Amino acid sequence: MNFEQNENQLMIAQMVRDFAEKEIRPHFMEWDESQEFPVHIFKKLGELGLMGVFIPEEYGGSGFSYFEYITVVAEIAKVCGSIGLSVAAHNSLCTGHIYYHGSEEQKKKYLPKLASAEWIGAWGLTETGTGSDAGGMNTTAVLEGDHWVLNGSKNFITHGKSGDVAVVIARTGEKGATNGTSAFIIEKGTPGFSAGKKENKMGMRASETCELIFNDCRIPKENLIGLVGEGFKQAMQILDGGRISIGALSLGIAKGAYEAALKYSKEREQFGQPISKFQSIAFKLADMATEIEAAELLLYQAAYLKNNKKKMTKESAIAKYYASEVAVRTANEAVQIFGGYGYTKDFPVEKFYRDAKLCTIGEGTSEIQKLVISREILK
Ligand code: COS
Repeated sequence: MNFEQNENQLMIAQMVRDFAEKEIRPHFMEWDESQEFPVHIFKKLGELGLMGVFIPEEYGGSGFSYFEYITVVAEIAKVCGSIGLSVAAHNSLCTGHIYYHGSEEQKKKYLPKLASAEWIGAWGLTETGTGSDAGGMNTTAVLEGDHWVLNGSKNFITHGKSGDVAVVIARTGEKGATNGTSAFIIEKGTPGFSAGKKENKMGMRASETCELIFNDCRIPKENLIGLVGEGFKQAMQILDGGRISIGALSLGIAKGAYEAALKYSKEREQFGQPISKFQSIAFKLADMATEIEAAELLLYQAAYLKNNKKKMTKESAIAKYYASEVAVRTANEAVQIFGGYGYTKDFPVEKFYRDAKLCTIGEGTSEIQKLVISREILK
């Protein structure tokens, strides 16, 4: 395995850094305070080719691999986790689901719009009563003539309100049966499809999280993705890839917090010297640096397997589990290094700390990752 970033990654990293400094850094606290989802930023990211990173050029995407995708998400998250999360959800969940499982017709219809960010994508699996137990969902889809009729709701959905199109998994068969669910494409404005409550969150506040409601929502028969009964397995495969992007999000947050703490520790003086000279601080930085590098290597391993179309259920779960816990530990130590100032909103580390926590929960909690990993190694 090559440990050097490829030319595309170096170019993308610089482009994202320039964009983030100009367009995101000056505003992210404002968006965080008001929970504003800055749609215009995603339109600009679409112009840069970052909303369809691994979608082939024939469908309007950038045609990059998962290596470049990790770079995009991590570099954005170094500045703002919320924007990183929305980019990740748009790319790997909604857009990725249509790309990996959609028909040629569906790909041609939706991918160019999603990759350019003309449309923002949402993805609905979770429900109020079924988070970790995703297969137990209650939202139903029933075939009536040429239409599927959906009833129920999905919650904690990224871009639930602002999304122009959603991929939704609903029950089409028996509860508990592996083949009891199917995946559908639903466009905003479809009668019976609406957004519900927007969540007021601890972190990731500029990434919109909403409920989706289906009330006798009729969608054309051809909006089914793949075959009837494939919904759960498709969703699990999408999450295998999605977990790499949450790992990348975690990596970016950890790096952002670490770099801020490193800089501060060299500037802040106590007892007549920079606090970085104290072993208690220097060792914290050493632990942070070690864990960040380990997280990055795990992510590249998972991305390598994904790029080579190899099964990576275990590796993506390991990378996501480890990187997200590292993000929380690193952000926690960064706040500690900043001391009282770290607890204020004048410095970015309190936001890294709040944003990091989502990474151990979203797209499968750390406990679910351990379940997935242990099942794989005990098979
Ligand atoms: N890829 C392909 N197929 C998979 C798969 C994967 N990664 N994981 C599971 N499957 C298949 C299994 O092989 C099984 O198929 P068969 O019945 O044909 O053997 C089927 O799916 C059911 O799998 P399993 O029995 O493992 O399902 P469980 O109900 O026990 O659930 C977990 C498995 C807990 C891993 C799953 O529900 C999960 O990931 N939950 C967390 C959901 C989540 O991350 N939500 C966050 C969404 S935020 S965007």
